[in-house]
Amino acid sequence: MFDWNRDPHRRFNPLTREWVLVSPHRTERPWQGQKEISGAAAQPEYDAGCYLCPGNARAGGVRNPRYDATFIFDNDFAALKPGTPLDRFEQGGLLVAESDPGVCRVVCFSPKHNLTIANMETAGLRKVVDAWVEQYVELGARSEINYVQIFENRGAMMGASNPHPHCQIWSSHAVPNEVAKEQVAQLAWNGCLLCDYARLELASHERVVEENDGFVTVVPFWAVWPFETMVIARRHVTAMDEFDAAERDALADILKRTTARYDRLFEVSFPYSMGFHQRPTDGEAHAEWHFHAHFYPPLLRSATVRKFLVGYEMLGMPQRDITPESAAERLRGV
Ligand code: H2U
Ligand code: ZN
Repeated sequence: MFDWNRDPHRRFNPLTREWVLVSPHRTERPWQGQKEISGAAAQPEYDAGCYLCPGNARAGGVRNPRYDATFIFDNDFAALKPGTPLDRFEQGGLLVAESDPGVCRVVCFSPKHNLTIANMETAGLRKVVDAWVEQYVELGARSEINYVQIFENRGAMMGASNPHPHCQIWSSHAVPNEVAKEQVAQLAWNGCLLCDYARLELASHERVVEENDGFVTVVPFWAVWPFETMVIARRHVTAMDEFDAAERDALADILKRTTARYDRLFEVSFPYSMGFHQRPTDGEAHAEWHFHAHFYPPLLRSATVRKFLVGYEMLGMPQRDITPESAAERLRGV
């Protein structure tokens, strides 16, 4: 048997059915490449130049209301548009295109410009969870929408355009690639893939980072990003519209706990892309789906050295340097 703390090996992701190469001690190599600037300046509670702060004008000229909790608006630069006619193009089986009607929205978590999930009050975060559920139900009920993707880009390193606490919702006719892969794998599994996986992780606790009554956060066995985590519902819920009140509170709590650990790891406001994966809204029951969130943070060994997915990873397969087990241990330790 190989030693997975020392020997290069590959691990299988049963959700996407893709492999990741694990090269445990490669972080010891010298780094003379790009360093990020860490410790963005402290933000004020209100920024007159922010297009998301209450009362301010957005890029399109519309003025935000003086909101006091969450605030939701249609993205002024939407990637998907409602009313796009449904059509398909195909030539020789090689040139294939489909139109994709959809709706894009922005959700501000709080009127306060300088908050993050990690430092918001749980009561405020609960309102954000309620907004997510309402949006999932409302957009999902539209006949042209088959998937509602809720996601947050946090930090300039992950391409967030603004530090104001917010997320995006892209809802579409097509089921996007990552979701489609997970759909195939969950459908093919005998029983529920993520119920079985959560049970394995809770039995060993080796990769568990946080848990509460509703959810568990783990560094998945097959994680690609150095400190990647997955937040898995304990109960078999296919989507957030099945949460009871306690589970909505528990989701707010686990997201706060998980991001607070991230912030403490390198003592910076930790960048990441985060989003929820759940039942497509095509009207089917989708009992195979199990609600979960993915956190994909780019930082590798310090606040200024990020991981790039380039070279072998673009041409061959993704690779990671530290083991998921040691990443979980470090996140548990802060
Ligand atoms: P990101 O920080 O994840 O880029 O999200 C901000 C979104 O806000 C982005 O999709 C939209 C951008 O299109 N936006 C508006 O809708 N109105 C604006 O005035 C500026 C930005
Ligand atoms: Zn703001």
